[in-house]
Amino acid sequence: MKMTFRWYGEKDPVTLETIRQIPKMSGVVTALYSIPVGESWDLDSILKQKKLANDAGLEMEVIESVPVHEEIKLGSPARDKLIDNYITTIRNLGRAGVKVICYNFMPVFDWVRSELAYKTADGSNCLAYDQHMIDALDPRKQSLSLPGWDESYTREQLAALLRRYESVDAEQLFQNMVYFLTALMPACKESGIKMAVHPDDPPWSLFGLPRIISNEAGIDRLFRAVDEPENGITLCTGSLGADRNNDLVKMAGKYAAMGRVHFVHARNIKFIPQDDGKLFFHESPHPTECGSLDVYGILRALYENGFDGYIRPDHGRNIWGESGKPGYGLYDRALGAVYLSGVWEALEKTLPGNKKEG
Ligand code: DNO
Repeated sequence: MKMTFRWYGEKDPVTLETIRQIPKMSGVVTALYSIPVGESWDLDSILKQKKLANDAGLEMEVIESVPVHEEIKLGSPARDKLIDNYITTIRNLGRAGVKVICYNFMPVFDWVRSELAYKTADGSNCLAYDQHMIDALDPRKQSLSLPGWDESYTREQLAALLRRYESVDAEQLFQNMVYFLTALMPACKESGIKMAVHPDDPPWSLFGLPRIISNEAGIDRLFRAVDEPENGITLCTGSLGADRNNDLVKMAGKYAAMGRVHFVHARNIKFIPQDDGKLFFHESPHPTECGSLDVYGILRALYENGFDGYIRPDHGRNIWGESGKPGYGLYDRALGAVYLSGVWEALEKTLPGNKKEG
Protein backbone atom coordinates (compact mmCIF):
# COMPACT_ATOMS: atom_id res chain seq x y z
CA MET A 1 0.00 0.00 0.00
CA LYS A 2 1.28 3.46 -0.85
CA MET A 3 -0.02 6.51 0.99
CA THR A 4 -0.58 9.53 -1.25
CA PHE A 5 -2.06 13.02 -1.00
CA ARG A 6 -3.98 15.07 -3.52
CA TRP A 7 -2.12 18.18 -4.68
CA TYR A 8 -3.73 20.78 -6.94
CA GLY A 9 -0.46 21.93 -8.50
CA GLU A 10 1.50 25.10 -7.93
CA LYS A 11 -1.62 27.13 -7.12
CA ASP A 12 -2.55 24.82 -4.26
CA PRO A 13 -2.11 26.62 -0.91
CA VAL A 14 -1.07 23.23 0.49
CA THR A 15 2.57 23.06 -0.57
CA LEU A 16 4.64 20.05 -1.54
CA GLU A 17 6.95 20.80 1.38
CA THR A 18 4.11 20.43 3.88
CA ILE A 19 2.83 17.28 2.19
CA ARG A 20 6.31 15.79 2.37
CA GLN A 21 6.30 16.24 6.16
CA ILE A 22 3.24 14.01 6.69
CA PRO A 23 4.57 10.70 8.03
CA LYS A 24 4.73 7.85 5.51
CA MET A 25 3.74 10.02 2.55
CA SER A 26 5.01 8.45 -0.69
CA GLY A 27 3.69 10.77 -3.35
CA VAL A 28 1.14 13.18 -4.70
CA VAL A 29 -1.96 12.59 -6.74
CA THR A 30 -2.25 15.47 -9.17
CA ALA A 31 -3.16 16.57 -12.71
CA LEU A 32 -2.31 19.13 -15.36
CA TYR A 33 -4.96 21.70 -14.62
CA SER A 34 -4.31 24.12 -17.44
CA ILE A 35 -4.90 21.73 -20.35
CA PRO A 36 -8.48 22.01 -21.61
CA VAL A 37 -10.63 18.88 -21.30
CA GLY A 38 -10.31 16.82 -24.47
CA GLU A 39 -6.80 17.91 -25.46
CA SER A 40 -3.91 15.49 -25.10
CA TRP A 41 -1.27 16.04 -22.42
CA ASP A 42 2.23 16.55 -23.81
CA LEU A 43 5.17 14.75 -22.28
CA ASP A 44 7.09 17.94 -21.42
CA SER A 45 4.28 19.35 -19.29
CA ILE A 46 3.83 16.00 -17.54
CA LEU A 47 7.56 15.77 -16.80
CA LYS A 48 7.59 19.33 -15.44
CA GLN A 49 4.84 18.49 -12.94
CA LYS A 50 6.61 15.26 -12.03
CA LYS A 51 9.89 17.10 -11.43
CA LEU A 52 8.19 19.48 -8.99
CA ALA A 53 6.98 16.48 -7.00
CA ASN A 54 10.25 14.55 -7.23
CA ASP A 55 12.32 17.58 -6.23
CA ALA A 56 10.23 17.73 -3.06
CA GLY A 57 10.90 14.05 -2.37
CA LEU A 58 7.51 12.82 -3.58
CA GLU A 59 6.42 10.48 -6.36
CA MET A 60 3.80 11.20 -9.00
CA GLU A 61 2.37 7.80 -9.89
CA VAL A 62 -1.35 8.55 -9.76
CA ILE A 63 -3.18 11.13 -11.86
CA GLU A 64 -6.57 12.44 -10.73
CA SER A 65 -8.12 13.15 -13.10
CA VAL A 66 -7.72 12.90 -16.81
CA PRO A 67 -11.27 14.16 -17.40
CA VAL A 68 -13.46 12.47 -19.98
CA HIS A 69 -14.97 14.87 -22.52
CA GLU A 70 -18.78 15.07 -22.57
CA GLU A 71 -18.82 14.07 -26.28
CA ILE A 72 -17.35 10.71 -25.24
CA LYS A 73 -20.00 10.24 -22.55
CA LEU A 74 -22.68 11.31 -25.01
CA GLY A 75 -21.28 8.91 -27.62
CA SER A 76 -21.38 11.51 -30.40
CA PRO A 77 -19.37 11.21 -33.65
CA ALA A 78 -16.83 13.65 -32.20
CA ARG A 79 -15.76 11.03 -29.68
CA ASP A 80 -13.20 9.12 -31.77
CA LYS A 81 -10.82 12.05 -32.12
CA LEU A 82 -11.18 12.78 -28.40
CA ILE A 83 -10.51 9.14 -27.52
CA ASP A 84 -7.36 9.30 -29.68
CA ASN A 85 -6.25 12.30 -27.64
CA TYR A 86 -6.95 10.39 -24.42
CA ILE A 87 -4.79 7.52 -25.72
CA THR A 88 -1.95 9.93 -26.47
CA THR A 89 -2.23 11.16 -22.88
CA ILE A 90 -2.09 7.58 -21.58
CA ARG A 91 1.05 6.89 -23.58
CA ASN A 92 2.75 10.06 -22.38
CA LEU A 93 1.79 9.42 -18.76
CA GLY A 94 3.18 5.89 -19.08
CA ARG A 95 6.47 7.31 -20.39
CA ALA A 96 6.63 9.51 -17.29
CA GLY A 97 6.20 6.53 -14.97
CA VAL A 98 2.57 7.12 -14.01
CA LYS A 99 0.76 3.92 -12.98
CA VAL A 100 -2.87 4.84 -12.35
CA ILE A 101 -5.39 7.24 -13.88
CA CYS A 102 -8.45 8.13 -11.81
CA TYR A 103 -11.38 9.37 -13.91
CA ASN A 104 -15.14 9.42 -13.72
CA PHE A 105 -18.00 8.83 -16.12
CA MET A 106 -20.63 11.06 -14.51
CA PRO A 107 -22.52 13.18 -17.04
CA VAL A 108 -22.01 16.95 -16.62
CA PHE A 109 -21.56 17.11 -12.85
CA ASP A 110 -18.86 15.58 -10.72
CA TRP A 111 -19.40 15.34 -6.96
CA VAL A 112 -22.38 17.20 -5.56
CA ARG A 113 -22.93 18.57 -2.06
CA SER A 114 -25.44 21.06 -0.74
CA GLU A 115 -23.13 22.79 1.75
CA LEU A 116 -19.47 23.64 1.73
CA ALA A 117 -19.02 24.70 5.33
CA TYR A 118 -21.52 22.82 7.48
CA LYS A 119 -20.74 23.58 11.11
CA THR A 120 -20.32 20.50 13.29
CA ALA A 121 -20.58 20.19 17.07
CA ASP A 122 -16.85 20.58 17.69
CA GLY A 123 -16.70 23.88 15.78
CA SER A 124 -15.05 22.48 12.66
CA ASN A 125 -16.78 22.71 9.32
CA CYS A 126 -17.12 20.27 6.47
CA LEU A 127 -19.04 19.34 3.33
CA ALA A 128 -22.62 18.16 3.72
CA TYR A 129 -25.40 16.71 1.60
CA ASP A 130 -28.99 17.59 2.37
CA GLN A 131 -31.52 15.94 0.07
CA HIS A 132 -34.04 18.72 0.83
CA MET A 133 -31.69 21.32 -0.62
CA ILE A 134 -30.77 19.19 -3.63
CA ASP A 135 -34.46 18.58 -4.38
CA ALA A 136 -34.99 22.32 -4.53
CA LEU A 137 -32.31 22.82 -7.21
CA ASP A 138 -32.94 22.83 -10.93
CA PRO A 139 -29.84 23.39 -13.05
CA ARG A 140 -32.07 23.93 -16.08
CA LYS A 141 -33.67 26.99 -14.53
CA GLN A 142 -31.22 28.45 -12.03
CA SER A 143 -27.65 29.61 -12.25
CA LEU A 144 -25.96 27.53 -9.63
CA SER A 145 -22.55 27.31 -8.22
CA LEU A 146 -21.66 24.29 -6.19
CA PRO A 147 -18.44 22.42 -5.58
CA GLY A 148 -17.84 19.78 -8.20
CA TRP A 149 -19.91 21.65 -10.78
CA ASP A 150 -18.19 22.51 -13.98
CA GLU A 151 -18.19 26.28 -13.89
CA SER A 152 -16.90 26.65 -17.40
CA TYR A 153 -20.42 26.51 -18.89
CA THR A 154 -22.72 29.49 -19.21
CA ARG A 155 -26.30 28.85 -18.09
CA GLU A 156 -27.38 28.53 -21.74
CA GLN A 157 -24.58 26.10 -22.59
CA LEU A 158 -25.44 24.03 -19.55
CA ALA A 159 -29.12 23.94 -20.53
CA ALA A 160 -28.17 22.86 -24.08
CA LEU A 161 -25.90 20.12 -22.77
CA LEU A 162 -28.59 18.85 -20.42
CA ARG A 163 -31.01 18.72 -23.37
CA ARG A 164 -28.56 16.55 -25.30
CA TYR A 165 -28.48 14.10 -22.41
CA GLU A 166 -32.26 13.66 -22.60
CA SER A 167 -31.67 10.97 -25.23
CA VAL A 168 -28.94 9.19 -23.24
CA ASP A 169 -30.29 6.74 -20.71
CA ALA A 170 -28.29 4.58 -18.32
CA GLU A 171 -27.98 1.79 -20.89
CA GLN A 172 -26.66 4.12 -23.57
CA LEU A 173 -24.23 5.70 -21.12
CA PHE A 174 -22.98 2.24 -20.21
CA GLN A 175 -22.42 1.35 -23.87
CA ASN A 176 -20.55 4.62 -24.36
CA MET A 177 -18.33 3.82 -21.40
CA VAL A 178 -17.58 0.34 -22.72
CA TYR A 179 -16.70 1.80 -26.14
CA PHE A 180 -14.32 4.28 -24.50
CA LEU A 181 -12.59 1.76 -22.22
CA THR A 182 -12.29 -0.90 -24.91
CA ALA A 183 -10.47 1.60 -27.13
CA LEU A 184 -8.07 2.49 -24.29
CA MET A 185 -7.08 -0.99 -23.15
CA PRO A 186 -4.26 -1.74 -25.65
CA ALA A 187 -2.51 1.56 -24.84
CA CYS A 188 -2.97 0.91 -21.12
CA LYS A 189 -1.35 -2.50 -21.43
CA GLU A 190 1.58 -1.15 -23.44
CA SER A 191 2.07 1.78 -21.08
CA GLY A 192 1.63 0.01 -17.75
CA ILE A 193 -1.32 2.23 -16.86
CA LYS A 194 -4.39 1.16 -14.91
CA MET A 195 -7.70 2.95 -15.25
CA ALA A 196 -9.52 3.49 -11.94
CA VAL A 197 -13.04 4.79 -12.37
CA HIS A 198 -14.27 6.98 -9.54
CA PRO A 199 -17.78 5.98 -8.46
CA ASP A 200 -20.70 8.35 -8.75
CA ASP A 201 -20.90 10.83 -5.89
CA PRO A 202 -23.58 10.58 -4.67
CA PRO A 203 -24.28 7.14 -6.12
CA TRP A 204 -27.67 7.78 -7.74
CA SER A 205 -29.11 9.70 -10.64
CA LEU A 206 -29.22 13.48 -10.15
CA PHE A 207 -31.30 16.06 -12.04
CA GLY A 208 -32.54 13.33 -14.37
CA LEU A 209 -29.00 12.48 -15.55
CA PRO A 210 -28.03 8.80 -15.60
CA ARG A 211 -25.30 7.52 -13.28
CA ILE A 212 -24.02 3.98 -13.67
CA ILE A 213 -21.04 3.38 -11.35
CA SER A 214 -23.08 3.49 -8.18
CA ASN A 215 -23.19 -0.01 -6.75
CA GLU A 216 -21.95 -3.58 -6.95
CA ALA A 217 -24.21 -4.50 -9.87
CA GLY A 218 -22.95 -1.58 -11.97
CA ILE A 219 -19.29 -2.26 -11.18
CA ASP A 220 -19.67 -6.00 -11.82
CA ARG A 221 -21.24 -5.27 -15.17
CA LEU A 222 -18.45 -2.91 -16.15
CA PHE A 223 -15.78 -5.44 -15.18
CA ARG A 224 -17.53 -8.17 -17.18
CA ALA A 225 -17.94 -5.96 -20.23
CA VAL A 226 -14.28 -4.92 -20.32
CA ASP A 227 -12.66 -7.86 -18.61
CA GLU A 228 -9.07 -6.65 -18.31
CA PRO A 229 -6.97 -6.09 -15.19
CA GLU A 230 -6.37 -2.52 -16.37
CA ASN A 231 -10.09 -1.80 -16.00
CA GLY A 232 -10.49 -1.14 -12.28
CA ILE A 233 -11.96 1.22 -9.73
CA THR A 234 -11.10 3.95 -7.32
CA LEU A 235 -12.78 2.61 -4.21
CA CYS A 236 -14.19 5.86 -2.85
CA THR A 237 -15.70 4.94 0.50
CA GLY A 238 -17.56 8.19 1.02
CA SER A 239 -19.15 8.14 -2.43
CA LEU A 240 -20.36 4.53 -2.43
CA GLY A 241 -21.08 4.70 1.30
CA ALA A 242 -23.72 7.41 0.86
CA ASP A 243 -26.03 4.62 -0.30
CA ARG A 244 -26.59 2.44 2.74
CA ASN A 245 -27.40 -0.52 0.51
CA ASN A 246 -23.76 -0.66 -0.56
CA ASP A 247 -21.89 -3.16 1.59
CA LEU A 248 -18.47 -1.53 1.48
CA VAL A 249 -16.60 -4.20 3.43
CA LYS A 250 -17.86 -6.83 1.01
CA MET A 251 -17.14 -4.72 -2.07
CA ALA A 252 -13.63 -3.80 -0.86
CA GLY A 253 -12.75 -7.46 -0.27
CA LYS A 254 -14.31 -8.74 -3.45
CA TYR A 255 -12.74 -6.19 -5.81
CA ALA A 256 -9.35 -6.30 -4.08
CA ALA A 257 -9.33 -10.09 -4.48
CA MET A 258 -10.01 -9.58 -8.20
CA GLY A 259 -7.04 -7.20 -8.40
CA ARG A 260 -9.35 -4.43 -9.59
CA VAL A 261 -8.93 -1.86 -6.80
CA HIS A 262 -6.19 0.37 -8.17
CA PHE A 263 -6.75 3.35 -5.90
CA VAL A 264 -8.63 4.05 -2.67
CA HIS A 265 -10.20 7.31 -1.52
CA ALA A 266 -10.72 6.78 2.20
CA ARG A 267 -13.09 9.00 4.15
CA ASN A 268 -15.97 8.76 6.54
CA ILE A 269 -19.44 10.27 6.52
CA LYS A 270 -22.04 10.62 9.24
CA PHE A 271 -25.73 10.12 8.58
CA ILE A 272 -28.04 12.38 10.60
CA PRO A 273 -31.59 10.97 10.68
CA GLN A 274 -34.28 13.42 9.53
CA ASP A 275 -37.91 13.42 10.69
CA ASP A 276 -39.21 12.89 7.15
CA GLY A 277 -36.64 10.16 6.39
CA LYS A 278 -34.81 12.20 3.73
CA LEU A 279 -31.08 11.77 3.47
CA PHE A 280 -28.72 14.09 5.30
CA PHE A 281 -25.05 13.39 5.87
CA HIS A 282 -21.97 15.39 6.59
CA GLU A 283 -18.37 14.38 6.19
CA SER A 284 -16.63 13.37 9.39
CA PRO A 285 -13.11 12.67 10.63
CA HIS A 286 -11.61 9.53 9.13
CA PRO A 287 -11.68 7.12 12.14
CA THR A 288 -14.46 4.55 12.18
CA GLU A 289 -16.12 5.74 15.36
CA CYS A 290 -16.36 9.34 14.13
CA GLY A 291 -18.82 8.48 11.38
CA SER A 292 -21.21 5.89 9.99
CA LEU A 293 -18.79 3.88 7.82
CA ASP A 294 -16.65 0.98 9.00
CA VAL A 295 -13.34 2.42 7.84
CA TYR A 296 -11.38 -0.18 9.80
CA GLY A 297 -13.46 -3.02 8.31
CA ILE A 298 -12.91 -1.69 4.79
CA LEU A 299 -9.14 -1.42 5.29
CA ARG A 300 -9.05 -4.87 6.79
CA ALA A 301 -10.98 -6.33 3.86
CA LEU A 302 -8.54 -4.65 1.45
CA TYR A 303 -5.56 -5.94 3.39
CA GLU A 304 -6.86 -9.49 3.70
CA ASN A 305 -7.54 -9.63 0.00
CA GLY A 306 -4.13 -8.57 -1.19
CA PHE A 307 -4.60 -4.87 -1.92
CA ASP A 308 -1.26 -3.31 -2.79
CA GLY A 309 -2.29 -0.14 -4.59
CA TYR A 310 -2.46 3.55 -3.79
CA ILE A 311 -4.60 5.15 -1.13
CA ARG A 312 -5.23 8.73 -0.16
CA PRO A 313 -7.16 10.36 2.63
CA ASP A 314 -10.19 11.91 1.01
CA HIS A 315 -12.00 15.09 2.02
CA GLY A 316 -11.05 16.58 5.34
CA ARG A 317 -12.84 19.10 7.53
CA ASN A 318 -11.58 22.61 8.12
CA ILE A 319 -10.03 22.54 11.58
CA TRP A 320 -7.62 24.64 13.65
CA GLY A 321 -8.66 27.85 11.93
CA GLU A 322 -7.80 26.67 8.44
CA SER A 323 -10.06 27.82 5.63
CA GLY A 324 -8.86 25.51 2.91
CA LYS A 325 -10.27 24.52 -0.46
CA PRO A 326 -13.51 22.69 0.44
CA GLY A 327 -12.52 19.16 1.43
CA TYR A 328 -8.88 19.73 0.57
CA GLY A 329 -7.22 21.64 3.40
CA LEU A 330 -4.06 20.31 4.99
CA TYR A 331 -4.69 19.50 8.62
CA ASP A 332 -7.60 17.11 8.71
CA ARG A 333 -6.41 15.21 5.65
CA ALA A 334 -3.00 14.86 7.28
CA LEU A 335 -4.65 13.46 10.40
CA GLY A 336 -6.58 11.10 8.14
CA ALA A 337 -3.41 9.92 6.42
CA VAL A 338 -1.77 9.12 9.71
CA TYR A 339 -4.85 7.29 11.01
CA LEU A 340 -5.01 5.19 7.83
CA SER A 341 -1.29 4.37 8.01
CA GLY A 342 -1.68 3.42 11.66
CA VAL A 343 -4.53 1.03 10.97
CA TRP A 344 -2.54 -0.49 8.10
CA GLU A 345 0.52 -1.00 10.29
CA ALA A 346 -1.63 -2.74 12.88
CA LEU A 347 -3.10 -5.01 10.18
CA GLU A 348 0.37 -5.87 8.88
CA LYS A 349 1.66 -6.67 12.33
CA THR A 350 -1.27 -8.61 13.66
CA LEU A 351 -2.66 -10.53 10.68
CA PRO A 352 -0.91 -13.05 8.48
CA GLY A 353 0.61 -11.45 5.35
CA ASN A 354 -1.83 -10.37 2.70
CA LYS A 355 -2.22 -12.85 -0.11
CA LYS A 356 -0.15 -10.98 -2.69
CA GLU A 357 2.85 -10.81 -0.40
CA GLY A 358 2.87 -14.43 0.46
C1 DNO B 1 -13.80 14.88 -5.23
C2 DNO B 1 -13.11 13.91 -6.08
C3 DNO B 1 -13.69 13.82 -7.46
C4 DNO B 1 -12.79 12.96 -8.34
C5 DNO B 1 -13.31 12.76 -9.74
C6 DNO B 1 -12.45 11.78 -10.49
O1 DNO B 1 -13.34 15.26 -4.21
O2 DNO B 1 -13.06 12.68 -5.47
O3 DNO B 1 -13.79 15.10 -7.99
O4 DNO B 1 -11.54 13.57 -8.44
O5 DNO B 1 -14.62 12.33 -9.74
O6 DNO B 1 -12.59 11.99 -11.84
